[in-house]
Amino acid sequence: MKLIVAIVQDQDAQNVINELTEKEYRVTKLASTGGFLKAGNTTLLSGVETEQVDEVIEIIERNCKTREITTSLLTVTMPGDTYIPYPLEVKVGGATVFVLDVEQHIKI
Ligand code: 2BA
Repeated sequence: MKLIVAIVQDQDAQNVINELTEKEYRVTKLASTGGFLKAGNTTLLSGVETEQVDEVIEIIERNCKTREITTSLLTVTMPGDTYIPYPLEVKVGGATVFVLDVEQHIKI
């Protein structure tokens, strides 16, 4: 068995969850925050059989879009300690996916 951990953008999360649940995969949604942008994103956990991993990754791929985000994360320091926001463009997504081996899966 494998645990798929997928970090997706909030806008894409519901479509991924809908398609996974339609196809009878189990999924857990966690609210998360990216370390770089410090903006909300969604982490999905799905425990699946090894042979189902490829289909789950396809579902994630189909529903997650890459987006260009402009942020003013960087600042330029001017004389007199004035901070001027410096726009920075980053591409986010489609999704960051980790596939982990599951040692035990217990339901109590
Ligand atoms: P954030 O950390 O907020 O990163 C958002 C986007 O900013 C990243 O998109 C990437 O394009 C850019 N970025 C991140 N760190 C950077 C850096 N040090 N320098 C320049 N640009 C940087 P994605 O790569 O699509 O990542 C989206 C979100 O997925 C991340 O949000 C983070 O929450 C998660 N993530 C990505 N890679 C990860 C990893 N190796 N481990 C854990 N979480 C990860």
